[in-house]
Amino acid sequence: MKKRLIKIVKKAGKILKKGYYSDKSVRFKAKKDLVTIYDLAVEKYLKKEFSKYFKEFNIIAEESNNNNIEFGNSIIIDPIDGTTNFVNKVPHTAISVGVYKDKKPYMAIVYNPILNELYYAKKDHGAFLNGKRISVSKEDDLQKSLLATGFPYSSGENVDDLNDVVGKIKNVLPHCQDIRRLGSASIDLCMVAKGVFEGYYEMNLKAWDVSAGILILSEAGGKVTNINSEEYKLFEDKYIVATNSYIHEKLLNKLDI
Ligand code: LIP
Repeated sequence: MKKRLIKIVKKAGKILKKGYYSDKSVRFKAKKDLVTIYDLAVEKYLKKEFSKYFKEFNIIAEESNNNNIEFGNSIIIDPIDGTTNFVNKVPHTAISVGVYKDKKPYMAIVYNPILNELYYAKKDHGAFLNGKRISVSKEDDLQKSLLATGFPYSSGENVDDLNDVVGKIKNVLPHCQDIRRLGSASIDLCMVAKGVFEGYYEMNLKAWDVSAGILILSEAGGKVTNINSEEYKLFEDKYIVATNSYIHEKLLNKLDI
């Protein structure tokens, strides 16, 4: 499966890359939530190829109607994670593909064709960037840790979410090295996996934003939970907290406001 999966995702990356360097019109799904013809084109291509070669899986994808699809043996697709970056030519944008067997992560790819970075992981087989093994940083001091976060689209309308984002930053920022906001959850998780960031947290993410990144990070030695330090559940949990494992409890303490 690995070879075929990588081949298909790389080919889809050509569609993303062409779009990145083209003029594009944007449709607003919500006040802050964008979609372009390239999100749709990448998704259409991936769905066509996956349903041809991986018939034992159903497909859950960001731009599709997933109402009647039951999560189980599933391939979860974000055709362009970091669409706002994609539209504005910020090079942190990726195709994210998480393969699940019986709701458990099995294989994952996050591919950024702009920077030519392909992250891959398989359950119990490690995590890799362009074929080289990656692992989390060993930093255990929160004060020396570089963190990342994201701002949910809901912060444009939902005052509680906005206050929660600001409150958490107020509590965390003085106690870490700094906080980044790259704009692509799948890449944020991979940046923790390769030891650039020590930790990452965000609210209101969708399963396709993180389905691949959580396996890549776990295989690189990291830890992923919800805000209560319990196993993070796709489709269910509001907050994701993902770290190198060494700072996990310290970060959770600061996020508890
Ligand atoms: C986006 C994320 C981003 C997050 C947004 C959104 P999209 O995904 O990756 O980091 O802050 O809320 O979910 O919509 O570009 O696929």
